[in-house]
Amino acid sequence: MVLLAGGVGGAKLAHGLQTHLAYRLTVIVNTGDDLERHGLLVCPDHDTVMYTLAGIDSRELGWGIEGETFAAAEMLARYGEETWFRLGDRDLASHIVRTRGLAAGLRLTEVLLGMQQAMGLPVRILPMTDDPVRTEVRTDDGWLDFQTYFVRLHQAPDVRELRYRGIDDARVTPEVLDALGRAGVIVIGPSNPFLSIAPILGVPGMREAVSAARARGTPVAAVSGIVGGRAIKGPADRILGSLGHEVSAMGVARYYADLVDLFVVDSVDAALEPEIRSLGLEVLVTDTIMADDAARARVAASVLESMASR
Ligand code: FO1
Repeated sequence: MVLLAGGVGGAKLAHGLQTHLAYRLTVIVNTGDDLERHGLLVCPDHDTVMYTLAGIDSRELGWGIEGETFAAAEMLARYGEETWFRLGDRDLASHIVRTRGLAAGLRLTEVLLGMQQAMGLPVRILPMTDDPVRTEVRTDDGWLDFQTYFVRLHQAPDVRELRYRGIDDARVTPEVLDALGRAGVIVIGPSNPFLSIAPILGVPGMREAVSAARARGTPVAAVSGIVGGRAIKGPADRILGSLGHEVSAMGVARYYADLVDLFVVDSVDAALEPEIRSLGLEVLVTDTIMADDAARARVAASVLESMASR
């Protein structure tokens, strides 16, 4: 199975799927949130998925490592470094190893796979591309890089437009093409369609590779991250609205309609089933809230069952 994922929501479903699939799961992650801090490359969506699959993720923060300390950040602040994007002491080790691997000439994919093996993961987490892509959002005060919007400004400004700087020159990696070519099932996780999934699908060749797999009979599903008109976490509902989409699971279904066979909605949105079917999609109505590990495994199982029976 191949899961397309961004941050928190995608990481939880990846964790649930890992309990059923282990090495048969490959995750393709968004790299548009990546940024350089203190001379180091930080890959938030990759690291959130990796820490979650390794079972060391910070449940209360939704990012970073459990039991994290910030002694280095305090010292960095004393040197006058910007520390509004808080890097924990354990988290820094990931950025140091990653930056050193890239400086040694390895591709981002190779560096990340090495880190995952060190974490003992059976699952492979592939960056959507090895080339730099940076998500930017246009607000009423102009264009902002992603983490300035997301962290420094706490997602306060309304998003009027999105762009993914560098994406036109980015290439899908051979590992991603191989994974999509061999996939029995492809799932788009309950991540933010615009901030996490759109950059992945926007890498030249990615959408075509997913469509080609689908044409060969590989079922493609998407899980709604909008439940009852609200995002479980993050600004997806507000961005759906500010970009002119319907702020509901229906709005997300329309966004994915031409790419997927099956759309998964939470029981709260069961009444939308006929309308979603009218888009030509099959619908799975189930409890999609992944509040704990058992729920993550249960949501993953219901998605797997619904796709196996197609
Ligand atoms: N999110 C915050 O709200 N504040 C932070 O200081 C912060 C630091 C951080 C460090 C490493 C990392 O991998 C993620 C971090 N995040 C932080 C979350 C990050 O902005 C999001 O995980 C993604 O970019 C959105 O999915």
